[in-house]
Amino acid sequence: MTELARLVEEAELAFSQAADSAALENAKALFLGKNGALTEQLKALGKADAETKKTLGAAINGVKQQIESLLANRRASIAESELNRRLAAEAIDVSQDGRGHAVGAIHPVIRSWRRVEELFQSIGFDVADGPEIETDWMNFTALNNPENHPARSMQDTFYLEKKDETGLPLLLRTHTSPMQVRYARTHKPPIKVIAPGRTYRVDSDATHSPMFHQVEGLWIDEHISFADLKGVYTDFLQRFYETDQLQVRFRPSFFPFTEPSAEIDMRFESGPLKGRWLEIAGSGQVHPKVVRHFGLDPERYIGFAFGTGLERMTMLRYGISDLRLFFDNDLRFLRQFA
Ligand code: 2U9
Repeated sequence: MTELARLVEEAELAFSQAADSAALENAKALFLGKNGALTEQLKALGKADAETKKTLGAAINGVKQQIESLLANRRASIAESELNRRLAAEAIDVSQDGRGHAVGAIHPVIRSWRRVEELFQSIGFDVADGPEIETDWMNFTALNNPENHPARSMQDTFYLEKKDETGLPLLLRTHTSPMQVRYARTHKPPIKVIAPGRTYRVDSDATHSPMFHQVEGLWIDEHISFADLKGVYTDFLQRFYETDQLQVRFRPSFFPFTEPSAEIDMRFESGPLKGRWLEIAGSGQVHPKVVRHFGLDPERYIGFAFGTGLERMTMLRYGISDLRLFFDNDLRFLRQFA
């Protein structure tokens, strides 16, 4: 076999042993590269006589073409197997079952929130919504909180650096009452509204969270009495806890925004909490000064207000013992309400 014919065989072997395109390009250099075997042959041709140049030159060119065609074939087959390898590695089985949709659920406190709204709407109460960042006037002054009241201190209330137009710092509302002040100042009596929402206080333990939910109610008209409050609230509690076997009592108390004021206690006649008086809300006749802040004449308009914590309402409904469970985001707890 001539040297040239051997070169073709060597190239064929080297190309077939190249496993990928990088190895193939290295193998190509051995034959067709600047210092490759074929190039060396062409260089040697320069010294040959005219006749040899003609025949050998044609032979070298023939071999070069053969090697180039071997190279092109091998390139194509490597490209094909590389593509097949990628397709296999990135294969998607479109016939495979989906992972399924995880169905979300309503948080137990929000479930209570919606339930309270439905129950009060069914007896003609409107639902008010308003800002969580409030002015000192809306959150405290309008509600007859004295200038030096401890609730106004930095220890109890989250203040913002930003100030309102009177120069007092804005704050995170400590109750939903300012929403009712806003509502009462923009609506004509009869005013019949509940204000559910997030509220904030500097407080954190098993029964207090820095963010908690309140629902407050307000009914202002010309002849509203404590009897109306007792009727509305007893009916609400019995419907919320789904039992007629629930007693309600009022205990004298004090709040700056109501006078007289009362704590509302309830007692179940059956179930795990049977027979114990449980504090559930605060209430009272709206203070004349607060009625005046609505822009109304307290000699003509009178009414009641109540307020309760949605977390507490929910804990008593489901028998939950620690408030922090609501905020831990532990699915083992939350799934029970899904
Ligand atoms: C206006 C006027 C009066 C709402 C009221 C209470 C009594 C009360 C607490 C219960 C537990 C808040 O969630 S809690 O910490 N609330 O005791 N709230 S009367 O009185 C109002 C509200 C708005 C304009």
